[in-house]
Amino acid sequence: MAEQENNSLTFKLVYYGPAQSGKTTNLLRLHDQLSPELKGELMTMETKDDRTLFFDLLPLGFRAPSGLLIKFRVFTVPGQVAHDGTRKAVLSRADGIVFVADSDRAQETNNGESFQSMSDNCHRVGLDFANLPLVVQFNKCDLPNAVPEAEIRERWSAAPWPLVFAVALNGQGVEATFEALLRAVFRHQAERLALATTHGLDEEAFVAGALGRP
Ligand SMILES: Nc1nc2c(ncn2[C@@H]2O[C@H](COP(=O)(O)OP(=O)(O)OP(=O)(O)O)[C@@H](O)[C@H]2O)c(=O)[nH]1
Ligand SMILES: [Mg+2]
Repeated sequence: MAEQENNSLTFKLVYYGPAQSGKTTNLLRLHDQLSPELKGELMTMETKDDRTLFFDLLPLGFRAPSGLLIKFRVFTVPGQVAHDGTRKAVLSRADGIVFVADSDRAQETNNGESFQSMSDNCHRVGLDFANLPLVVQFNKCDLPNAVPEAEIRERWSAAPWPLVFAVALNGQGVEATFEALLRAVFRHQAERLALATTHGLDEEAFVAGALGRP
């Protein structure tokens, strides 16, 4: 649940997924594409050969009409199997998750294992996975052997989460994914936090503020 202190509210958002599916690339593009009131540098913590060893963090924020400062801390986990302890630590207290799957047909098993580990780790850190805001992004749609969108949609038709198809490498689908997550997070917590009633923030204003849209 969003952390509240003084006159600010912080949402923790996490990009999870198998190794090299494009989580860090999503954050790099978000950093380029978004222009909210507050935008920090993208911190990439410890990398080796471009692979995340610890996590990446992008801080974003804006002020609500009431004066409340709304902050986002957007993290990626390291996808390599060895770093499960770090993934758990990064997931802890998350308000929402983007699962970044790799559309490459050869990555189907890795996607499945990573999705399972995400749900297991959520339970381990005390997150209610069934009710947690989640968006599933199929990245790398540009690959010649990518599983076609129609096939993925059919396979996921019973799942309750929004699906977004992306080519993070060129920015396609990156903002749409983040927007879908913001909407899910807003719907999940707005009432409890009195965002509309006390702070003058409806869903559209929340999304516009976070993305930096006029
Ligand atoms: N073809 C293609 N390559 C991509 C795309 N997005 C990312 N990549 C490439 O995939 C590789 C891995 O991307 P990263 O963003 O570092 O992946 P990651 O999920 O952060 O990887 P870990 O930190 O190891 O978990 C890089 O070479 C990216 O340039 C995409 O949409 N299409
Ligand atoms: Mg990474």
